[in-house]
Amino acid sequence: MSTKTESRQGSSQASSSQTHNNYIGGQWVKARSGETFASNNPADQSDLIGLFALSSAADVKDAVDAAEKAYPAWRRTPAPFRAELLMKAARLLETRKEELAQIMVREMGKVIKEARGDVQEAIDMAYYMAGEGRRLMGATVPSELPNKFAMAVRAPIGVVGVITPWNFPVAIPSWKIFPALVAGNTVVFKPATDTPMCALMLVEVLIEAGFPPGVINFVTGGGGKVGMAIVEDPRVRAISITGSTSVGKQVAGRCGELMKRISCELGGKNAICVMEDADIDLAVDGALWGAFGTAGQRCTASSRIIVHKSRYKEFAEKLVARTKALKLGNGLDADIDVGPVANKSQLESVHNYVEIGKKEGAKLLCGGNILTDGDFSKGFFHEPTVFGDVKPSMRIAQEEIFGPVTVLISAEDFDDAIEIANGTDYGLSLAMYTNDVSRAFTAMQELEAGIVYINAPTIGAEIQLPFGGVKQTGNGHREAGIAGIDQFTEWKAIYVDYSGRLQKAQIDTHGDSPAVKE
Ligand code: UN1
Repeated sequence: MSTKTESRQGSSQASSSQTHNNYIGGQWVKARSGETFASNNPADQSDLIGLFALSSAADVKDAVDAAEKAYPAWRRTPAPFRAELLMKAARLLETRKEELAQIMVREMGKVIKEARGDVQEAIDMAYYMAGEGRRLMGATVPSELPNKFAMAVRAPIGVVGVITPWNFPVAIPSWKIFPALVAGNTVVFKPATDTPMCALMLVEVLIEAGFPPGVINFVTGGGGKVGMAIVEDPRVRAISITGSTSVGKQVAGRCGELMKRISCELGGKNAICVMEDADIDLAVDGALWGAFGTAGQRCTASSRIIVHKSRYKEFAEKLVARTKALKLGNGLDADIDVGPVANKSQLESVHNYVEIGKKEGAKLLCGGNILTDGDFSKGFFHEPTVFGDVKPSMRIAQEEIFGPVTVLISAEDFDDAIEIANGTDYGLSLAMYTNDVSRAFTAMQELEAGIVYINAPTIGAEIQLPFGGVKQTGNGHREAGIAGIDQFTEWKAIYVDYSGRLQKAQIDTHGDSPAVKE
C-alpha cells in the first residue's frame, strides 16, 4: 500500500475547522513543526477532507511520554471498568455510524454500504472486547506439590504502538486499539496518511467515552518518520502493524533487534477454487464480491479464481458478463458497485500490473483501463479487470495487486486446484466451492491459510474468530477473537506456596510431603 503525496501546506491555508491536530496526553496539539498534510477525496481530488499534523519523531516522543505516564494508573484500573468505557465507545459508534461511513466514503472511496460495514466491524469489536473485560481468562492448574497454588494471569505489556492502513480505516484500528486498551495497555496510534479523518473520528469517540488522558494518543504523519519513531522508542514494548509485506518485514526486523513484540498482518494472494460439482452461479456471485468489493483493496480480496477445466469456459463467461455490468463511480451514490482506488500511486501500481499481465501473455477478458472521461478524471478510477488463461507462475498470479483485478486459472482436478491455491508466498484466505462433503473437509485440511471458506468467497471474516495468515502474510500472530487479546498481553505464571516449608519442584517426591502423610 502506498500513501497520498504529503503536501506541506501551512495550516493558515485552510479554515481552522479543516485543520486537525494530534491528540497527546489528553490535549489536541499541532505537530511541533507546525506543518500539515492534506487528505483529499479519491473520487474527486478537489474535495479536501482536511489538513492534518505532519508529525515527526519529536511528536512521537511527546506521545510516548504521555502514554508512559498514563500507564501505571491505567494498568491498575480494574478491567471491567476499562471495558465499561469500551462499551460506551460501542454505543457512540452506533450513534455515529452513518456520519463516520459518509466520511469514510469521501476520504477512502469505498462504497457507502461497505463503509457502513467497516464501522459495524468496529462496533462488533467494541462489544466483543468490552465483554473480555469481565473475562481476560487466565488458567489455574494443579501444582505437583501439596499446599501450593498455581495459576497464570494475563498482564498488559505497557505502551503499545498501533500502525494501521487505509483500506479498513475504522475496523482495523479497532481490532488493535480495543483489545490493547481493555487489557490495560496505553496506546500510541498512527493511522495511514490517506485516512487520518476516519482515524480522528474514532479517537474522538474514545475521548468522549471517557478514556483518561494519555491512555490513547494519536499522531498523524508518514510511516518513515512517525511509524519508525514509534518502532524505535524503547519505551514502546509492542507494535501491531497492518500493511505491505515489505514494510512489515522492515518493521519486524527492527523489532527483532530491539526485542520488541511485533505482530504483522501483511499481504495476501487469496484464491477461490471452483470445482466441477459446485453451484457455478453461487461461485460467480462470490467471485464478483470477493474480487471487486472495496475495489479489490482488501488483504483478503479474491485475486485468483481457480476453476475446474470442465467448468472454466462457463464460469469465465458468466463472471465477465457480471463484471462488465458493475457500476463505477462515487461511492456515496447507493447505485454504485465499485468506487475509486485510494490514491494516485495505487492507481498507477494497479495499472502497471495490467500491463505486466498483458506482457506475460494472459488474456485480458474485460476492463484493463484507467477511466479518465468526465467526472472520472477528478479521481482514481480503474475498471474492474479479469484476466483469463493465466498460468499459476505469472506475476499477476503471484503478487498482491491490491486493486480491482482478478485472474482466472484452469485446474485439472481437485488436487491440482489445491496445489495451485497453495502455490504462492502468501497464506491469508482461501476458499473452496464444492458440494461434495469429503472435498470440503479435505480442503479445510489441505489449504494453507489462516482463513478458509467453504462455499463463500475469501472476504467476510467476522470479529469473533482469529484473523491473519501463514507464510509471508504474517509472523504468527492473529487479530480479533480471543487471539486479539494474546497480541496485547503477557502471561504471568504465579505460584503460591502455603505449606510453610521449602518445597522443591521436580525434586520432592509426592509421598514425602508431611501434608500428604497427615
Ligand atoms: C482486509 O482484508 O484488509 O474479512 C480486512 C473481511 C473484512 C476485513 C478485511 N471483515 O473481508
